Amino acid sequence: MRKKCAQAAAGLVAVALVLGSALPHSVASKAPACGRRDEKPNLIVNGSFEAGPEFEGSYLPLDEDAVEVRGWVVSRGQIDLLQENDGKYPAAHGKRSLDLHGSPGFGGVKQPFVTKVGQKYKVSFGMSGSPGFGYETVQIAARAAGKKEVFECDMTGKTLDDLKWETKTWEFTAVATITVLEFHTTMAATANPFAGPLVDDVKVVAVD
Ligand SMILES: [Ca+2]
Repeated sequence: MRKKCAQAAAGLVAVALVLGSALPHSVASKAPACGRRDEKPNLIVNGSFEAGPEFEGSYLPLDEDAVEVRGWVVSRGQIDLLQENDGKYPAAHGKRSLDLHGSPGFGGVKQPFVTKVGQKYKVSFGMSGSPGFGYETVQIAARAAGKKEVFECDMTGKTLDDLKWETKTWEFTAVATITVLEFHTTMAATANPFAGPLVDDVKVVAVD
């Protein structure tokens, strides 16, 4: 296990070198938690978006290229970092999530991680949307390894205090030693730019 941990740590350093200053130093300097041998580690850092700036209220707008949410880069902007506030916007996991529409903006986030060429990986994440903006459905695209998959979430029955998070899954096969996973809105330009699809609890694990 020590060797595996050391390899994972080395991988993070490699990612940091690729990203340059885009990856916070604290991420590069810390090895991921190493669990039991039969547990598959989540390759994503801060997949629940809990580690980030403190703020008051329910949302914090973040522009393209922002790196305040540890491990992630805002790939398109703006987005809003959400936090549960007075019972509104409960997260899928923890207290925070992302609205891929900012204030305003049509946005996305990305994170690189170390992969093995030819290895299959399973992505899972929580998805919901912003109730009260007239949406029947919301859509998110996931991109990795040159592939793209669009996910849709039905807004029926979702309210600000009960977002009814849905778990979505996807698989891709790595084509490089570092893979970048991106989530971004695919809502039409006519959608409300202040509120869109929500994402939380992102995990990537290797598939046997
Ligand atoms: Ca969360």
